[in-house]
Amino acid sequence: MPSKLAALNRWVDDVAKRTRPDHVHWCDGSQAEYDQLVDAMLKTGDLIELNQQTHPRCYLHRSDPQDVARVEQLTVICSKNKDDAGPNNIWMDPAEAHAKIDALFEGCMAGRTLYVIPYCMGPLGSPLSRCGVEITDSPYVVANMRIMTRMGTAAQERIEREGTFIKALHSIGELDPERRWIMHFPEELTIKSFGSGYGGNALLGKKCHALRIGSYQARIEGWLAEHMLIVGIENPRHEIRYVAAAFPSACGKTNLSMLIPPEGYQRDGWKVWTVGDDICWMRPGKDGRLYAINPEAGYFGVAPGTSKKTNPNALAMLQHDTIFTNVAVTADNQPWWEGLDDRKPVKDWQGRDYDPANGPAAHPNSRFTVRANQCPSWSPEAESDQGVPIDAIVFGGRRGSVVPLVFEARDWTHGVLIGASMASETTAAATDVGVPIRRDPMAMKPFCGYNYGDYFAHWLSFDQPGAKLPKVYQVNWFRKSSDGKFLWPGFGDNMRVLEWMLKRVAGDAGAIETPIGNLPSADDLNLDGLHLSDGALDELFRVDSAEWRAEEAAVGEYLASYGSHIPDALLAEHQRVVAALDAETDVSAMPRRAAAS
Ligand code: O2Y
Ligand code: MN
Repeated sequence: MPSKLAALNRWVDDVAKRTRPDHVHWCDGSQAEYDQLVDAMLKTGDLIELNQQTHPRCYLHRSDPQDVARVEQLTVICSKNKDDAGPNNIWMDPAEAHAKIDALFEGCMAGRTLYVIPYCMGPLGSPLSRCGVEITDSPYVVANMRIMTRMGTAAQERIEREGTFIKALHSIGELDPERRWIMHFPEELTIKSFGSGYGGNALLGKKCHALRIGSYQARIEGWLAEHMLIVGIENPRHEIRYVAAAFPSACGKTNLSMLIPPEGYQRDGWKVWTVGDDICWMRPGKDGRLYAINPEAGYFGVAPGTSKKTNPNALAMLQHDTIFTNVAVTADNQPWWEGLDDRKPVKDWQGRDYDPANGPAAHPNSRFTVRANQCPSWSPEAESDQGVPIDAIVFGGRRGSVVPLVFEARDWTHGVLIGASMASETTAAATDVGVPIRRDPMAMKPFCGYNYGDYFAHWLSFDQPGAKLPKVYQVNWFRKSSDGKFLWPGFGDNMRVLEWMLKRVAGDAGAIETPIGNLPSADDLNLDGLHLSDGALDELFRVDSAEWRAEEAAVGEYLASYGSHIPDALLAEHQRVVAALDAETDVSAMPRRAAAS
């Protein structure tokens, strides 16, 4: 229904004049509306029914084969000043960008329906939530937005009360990679996306709003919009402490967010609660702690590799009411992907008869879209208006060498340096020799909507008198032995590392101080029931000062590439770590002193 907010109606009218749709539909977010969209898409072939006995209300969407992932090279930040976008972004002058993309939108919805999707990122009543309106000509986007966000009448009412919203304009255009742009205008709180119907390019509440525009808004308003999962860890005394964790892709983020503790832990009463799998908005509360919400209401997770062994919770939630994109299908029409089980698919992600010569059956970036509360570990706190208090922030990456299993920052400033130094291998190679490393501070490289130097300064600014900030950790589940084998089992056993962190928060666990941060000793970690290979523990925690001097030299060069935007306090902290490493002359004998808790 057209809005009580004149500015919203005016924007919809202006867009309709430019794009010339046959119909305009204001989405109310109801089940009936969703069902009608699904029926229509089944008729057009946009959706394909999967086996309704085994997977009730599950459907398959096959995207254009040239439209299967986010496109970083076509994703631009259009701030007035180039310097405000920073070297971490591709910048385009706003006037030039509008002209370029508006020309593409001209008449692009002829013969189509223009859908108006009012949505709220975060619980509808939360002061931490922010709203937007996506206009799209893709019914697939509408269906996905209904799963991923709080969408429809209630969101529209909040927008009308607040009088403000992010303008997110999308058209699939002709799905032509040559006529494709994902543009952000932070100062205008506007997103324009053309030519892709896939994931982060098209579901504009996710990466475009909740991270790129969100990070810009967060800086102005004094909060943090982060690429982090949120989990609650319940101990045997039924106390739940919350952890936020940032990982680049291919580091097991979804699995960690839905972790099932090892058997011994389960027997003792430990449990993991999933608040969010991808994005976290955090703001200091009156008590000085950081409170976090998951702005999303669903998961757009990567399917390959998801199995009963790697993520039983995810597998359970995908049995019904799920939209699959670009997966393969079995002979009895069930969704299938590499790593799921031993069955053989009959059709690949493009609908061709499966032939291994054509590559994987499911596209490596094939996805599921599913409502968050379908996950068995879903936390009802995900609906909390005030959010959950965060006790620990974790930065992770995939590093075959150098980086130990876990270490703790000395303080907040050191924690920000650790986040700013994050790097990950770009390929899952058997050995780490010559594997390219991509610097990905706070796992925000593709998502920070402004200059990384200013972003680090914003992070540092939370260290105020009275602040009770989380402890900060770096983890690396991927360290390898000299013969290329992973040293740490990962998955459920990562619980052991989380337990140590939370015991540190409570002042109940020891640590050893080194120049790079505080590490657990073997006695500080619960290793009961874990069978590591000989020497694995020593290697997992080995801190080689020569390797770390080289690492910090690379970090120094990286920080310098942000020029005058890098805060002096961060450079000073980096110098402190470098000096501490330089003071170590004996590579094999890094000092291991007891650290304060
Ligand atoms: O390729 C896409 O559009 C999906 S990217 C994505 C989806 C869900 C969660 N995270 C990501 C990511 O790239 O970080
Ligand atoms: Mn992500």
